[in-house]
Amino acid sequence: MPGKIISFEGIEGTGKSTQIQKLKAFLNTKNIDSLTIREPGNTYIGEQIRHLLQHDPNVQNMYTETELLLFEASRAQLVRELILPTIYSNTWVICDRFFDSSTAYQGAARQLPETIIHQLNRFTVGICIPDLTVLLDIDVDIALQRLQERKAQKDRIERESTDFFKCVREKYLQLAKEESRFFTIDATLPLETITEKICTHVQKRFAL
Ligand code: Z5A
Repeated sequence: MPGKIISFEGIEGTGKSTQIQKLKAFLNTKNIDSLTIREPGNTYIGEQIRHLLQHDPNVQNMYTETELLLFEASRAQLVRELILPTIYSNTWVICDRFFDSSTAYQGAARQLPETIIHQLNRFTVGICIPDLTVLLDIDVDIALQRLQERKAQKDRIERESTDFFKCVREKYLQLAKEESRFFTIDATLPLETITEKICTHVQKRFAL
């Protein structure tokens, strides 16, 4: 594909959004145009789904199956409406979360069958598999502390238990061991060090 796809994964508060902006600026210095997107969201349909999934106060009892299908629906729209046209116009796409989030959150933490999630992920993304996935790994207590300091109000998923986020983290680490597209970084390092490691890796990986 003409443009590359780079996804960022990790539990909440690992610094994904911060590092994505830094990577975009780095790519810019190499004359590479990039589009940053977040999941769920970015399209009209995706943002409506994001509201339902995270913030709508009228959502009292969302079943785990419903949650999974809403994340996948948002992703299906995003891939077709934005990601595919972008990479075919020779622009890179940097994703703040992608289908590995469903494997970790709905699969490992919510305990939905992995085979179903795998099939749904493949169905929604098609050929859009990331060329690189940056996993920002952090101890759950440190991440939750960062979240505490930053946010007065937690959304529906942020209100889950420490054990829930531990499951998510373990699944990410397992995926990173199994799949060569992953690059894992200790997210407790200073922000600038993390940026440097990511940019050096991207430079080498894509021979920039
Ligand atoms: N979800 C799901 O369940 N299934 C799915 O398929 C998908 C998603 C796609 C989306 O959350 C939620 O949906 C998420 C998973 C679920 N729920 N949870 N939990 P979101 O989009 O609202 O937010 P997020 O993606 O989880 O992350 P975030 O809150 O935006 O955090 P972040 O982007 O990783 O971190 P940040 O905003 O860049 O930094 C956080 C703070 O840490 C900030 O104050 C920084 O200044 C600070 N920071 C950053 N780096 C450092 C370092 N290195 N040292 C110290 N402090 C730092």
